[in-house]
Amino acid sequence: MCSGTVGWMAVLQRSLFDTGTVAGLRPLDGALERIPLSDGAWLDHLPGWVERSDLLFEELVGTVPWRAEERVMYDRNVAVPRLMASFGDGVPPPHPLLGTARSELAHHYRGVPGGDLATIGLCLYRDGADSVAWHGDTIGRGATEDTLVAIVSLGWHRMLALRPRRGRGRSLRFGVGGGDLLVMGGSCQRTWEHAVPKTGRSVGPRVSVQFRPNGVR
Ligand SMILES: O=C(O)CCC(=O)C(=O)O
Repeated sequence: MCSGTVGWMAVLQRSLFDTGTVAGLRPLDGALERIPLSDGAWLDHLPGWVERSDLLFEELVGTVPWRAEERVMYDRNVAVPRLMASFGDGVPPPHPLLGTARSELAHHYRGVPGGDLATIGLCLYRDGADSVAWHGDTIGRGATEDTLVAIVSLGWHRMLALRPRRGRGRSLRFGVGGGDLLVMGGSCQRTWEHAVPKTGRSVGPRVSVQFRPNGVR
């Protein structure tokens, strides 16, 4: 995954506050910025939620059993352009901090529709050619009811874009990486779509950690 003479780990930017020797989480209460969207959707945003996210990132890249998937497209099997791993409800997460993150999020969002976060999905975008196309997580309750999907981004920053399904309202772009938290809530999965587009910029790997209620994909 290294390119050029400078290894990608060396160029991962760390926050000025990241002085610890273990990864940790900043408090959520009072720190999240709520961004209302159209049609009852909303986002909560907290850049740099994970402290020393570089350590968590390195460990996940090196230890998660990443799997490559294929999809049928126009009668052909094509490689899904990212690697994935899933940890269902009751399955130990691949790092204890992800279990803590899930508990903190579920506590913070208790009583919010879809706030009973249970599953952990991970994606590894190896470089700028890896991506995910426009979609909403409309399998499970996301099809008909409000739900939460919380995403923690580690490693290099990539653009996470959102647009309204019905072409109304503004589109948004977030550069996410380095421990940032973005929570999609309300009707976001059925009234908005999100994507991580390919980029021609020279970027290193990004890990996306998604927390969802049971059944939502
Ligand atoms: O990379 C991301 O953070 C988005 C992942 C995503 O949308 C998905 O896996 O459904």
